Amino acid sequence: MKVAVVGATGMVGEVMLQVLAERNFPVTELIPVASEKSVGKELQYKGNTYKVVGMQDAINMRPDIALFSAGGQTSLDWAPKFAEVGTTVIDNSSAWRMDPTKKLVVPEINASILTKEDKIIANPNCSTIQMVMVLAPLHQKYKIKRAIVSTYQSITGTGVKAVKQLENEYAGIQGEMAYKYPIHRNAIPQCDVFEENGYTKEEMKLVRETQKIIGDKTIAVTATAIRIPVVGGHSEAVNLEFENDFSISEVREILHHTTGVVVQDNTDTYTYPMPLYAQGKDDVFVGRIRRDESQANSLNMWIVADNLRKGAATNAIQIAEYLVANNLV
Ligand code: 2RA
Repeated sequence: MKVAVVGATGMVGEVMLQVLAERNFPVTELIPVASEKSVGKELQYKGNTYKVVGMQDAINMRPDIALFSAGGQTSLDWAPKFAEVGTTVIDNSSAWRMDPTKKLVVPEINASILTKEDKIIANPNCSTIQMVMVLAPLHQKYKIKRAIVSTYQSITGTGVKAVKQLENEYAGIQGEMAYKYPIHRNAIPQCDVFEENGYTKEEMKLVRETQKIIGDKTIAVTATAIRIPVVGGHSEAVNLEFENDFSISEVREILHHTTGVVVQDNTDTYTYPMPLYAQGKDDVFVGRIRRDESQANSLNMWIVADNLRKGAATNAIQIAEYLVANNLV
């Protein structure tokens, strides 16, 4: 497979290269792509050195697959141009996620909707991916009426600039700000910009993308997304109300048998998910599973995942693996 990684020099792009190598994806030719200012830079992949190329040069090389993580506008401008030459684009930006003609895919949940005709496929938002990985099997069994989620998001979701801001604040240096406020010793109740309804884009992604991926607009979702000074991954406190009753042991059993989900849930041994230990892993970790004693047919849980891996790079590459395995590319 001739594979282009568009945004190869960014945080997610670098993890894409790492995961492609780790999973031994059948790359016959790698095409690292970035903005003009990075053209010519050298990257290492599986012991070989590759030079970063510009967009049009990459298109001219006619890749089979292009993994995009280069921002929404770049995707809007360039993904159709790759698709025109027959490349299948898997895009990690928000550009195409809610486009009714584009598929929004978490392979463990809805990869079966993919066809050869899908030339631009949307990778969901990181905080959505980890949540739906847990919600989908429970919805199937108990039918979710409503989900209330509070997220505690890693600064790596914002990118290198945010990581640098935290490092500077640790060192007492006033440097470039990724956020309006200090992130060290702080929690910022804003991830992305605000929409008319007073929610941030990040919060509305959790609402809209969840309904599209699970394929059920009757699932009511409301969210609060918070940025906190961690780097290992996103954490989410989730309250679910079901149409039907459940037992906690059965919920644990269902999740234990869900591919890509790991249950870490034992208060006697202080076992629960934490971003410090989820970092670098591809699983979605769930714990603190307990009945909501204030409401019938409801429970609380805690969901953690590495937002750069299953939340972005790994999910995109799993989509590519599905396409290859099913001769859709
Ligand atoms: C964030 N999910 O964490 C968004 C984009 N990666 O900022």
